[in-house]
Amino acid sequence: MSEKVLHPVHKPLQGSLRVPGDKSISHRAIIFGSLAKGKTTISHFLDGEDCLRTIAAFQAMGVSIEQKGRTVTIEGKGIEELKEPNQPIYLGNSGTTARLLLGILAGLPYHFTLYGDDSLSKRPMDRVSIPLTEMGAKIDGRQRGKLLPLSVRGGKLKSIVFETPVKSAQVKSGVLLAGLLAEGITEVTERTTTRDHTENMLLAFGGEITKQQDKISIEGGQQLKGTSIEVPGDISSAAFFLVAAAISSGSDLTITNVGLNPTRTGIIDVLKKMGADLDVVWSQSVGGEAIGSISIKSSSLKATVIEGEIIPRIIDELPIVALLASQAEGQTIIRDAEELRHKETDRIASVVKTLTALGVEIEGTNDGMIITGGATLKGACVDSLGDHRIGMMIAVASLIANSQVTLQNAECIAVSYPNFFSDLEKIIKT
Ligand code: SPQ
Repeated sequence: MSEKVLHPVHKPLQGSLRVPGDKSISHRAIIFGSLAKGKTTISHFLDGEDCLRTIAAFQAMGVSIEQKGRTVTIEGKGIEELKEPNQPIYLGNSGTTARLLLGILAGLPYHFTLYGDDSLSKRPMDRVSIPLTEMGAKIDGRQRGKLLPLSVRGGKLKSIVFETPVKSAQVKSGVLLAGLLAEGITEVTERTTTRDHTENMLLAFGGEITKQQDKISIEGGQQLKGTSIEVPGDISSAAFFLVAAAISSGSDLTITNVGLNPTRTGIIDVLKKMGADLDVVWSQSVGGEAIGSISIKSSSLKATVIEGEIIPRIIDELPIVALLASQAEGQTIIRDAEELRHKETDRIASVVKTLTALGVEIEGTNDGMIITGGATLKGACVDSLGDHRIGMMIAVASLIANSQVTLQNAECIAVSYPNFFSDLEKIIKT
């Protein structure tokens, strides 16, 4: 367990920064590159621990993947050439690896065992294993197949018509990937739109997928072709610096080459609604993913209500938004975010616990939080609880605290942002 002593900075954040590649897109680039035939090259890949788990999973199935820092080369041979691994597959902390991989393993004529770390072993897998079982896979594990470790006996799948019971891109993607390996056309309906990187990337690899209103259809048996993918910067990582700049007076910061996929930009909408001085420039679209830059200056902020359709577009940013709200005027309410309880930690409980320790008046509700603004943050010894997004939130809070913050379990930040602290140092005005 690594402990980090964080001294208050009380300085503006300035300059420009390119954050590491998007985690969701990096995972999917490895997955589709491994299913496709031909060479795939990935640049600006996120070399965080979660995405390295996805690489290791496909290497265990015989795929040739070479990773040198942020560049990855895959020599894909197609789905038929994937092999049965001779060891259990370790998924670490990565929910995305678990749920998306399950979709593929379900359609392969082999046996697999999957396991993860303590946090992942508590997260529900039945949201994916139930529809996959309906398609023909045999999946079992603790609590009747709800929890890891899981054993998967894959094979011939039949298509299904499925409506996602939870607002989850991982559930949608797991079923769509199984649909790619199934016979016939699989239809997935989602009542609230979630991130659509799986759909975009399938098209980039030469596949076909259609969307009509909230129904997505995919035909099984498609052949995918290797391609080049440039991963945009991760807006979920950028969010920590955007909030840091918004609450550190005198700041003027630009995040360049960042992903601006509309299914992910809830943080921009909320910052604007709260009165942040923010400017977004859309520059291009690569592989169906919008990219651009976001500039932000510190300003006074006002409370808001965050609820409904925006929630999946901001779900991973809600911990840092809670900190933002503590520096606004008035009471901010977050609702409809019960999915927060199923992340690396129960993020309602862990945000309430850590921000309370730092001097914030905050209350957890069944599906969200109520945060009172105008807090003076105080020094404390606080634990990330092994959750990378909680760890980074604590680090941002320390910038404006009135005394030293000790962050316990700081190493988990490497799950999504290995160079977080050195990037933060680059933008603190000296
Ligand atoms: O991969 P993991 O551990 O689930 O990561 C998280 C995160 O904070 O980085 C969630 F804990 O992001 C998920 C996100 O919350 C990544 C993701 C994806 O790539 O499809 C989708 C979201 O999860 P879900 O359950 O809503 O589908």
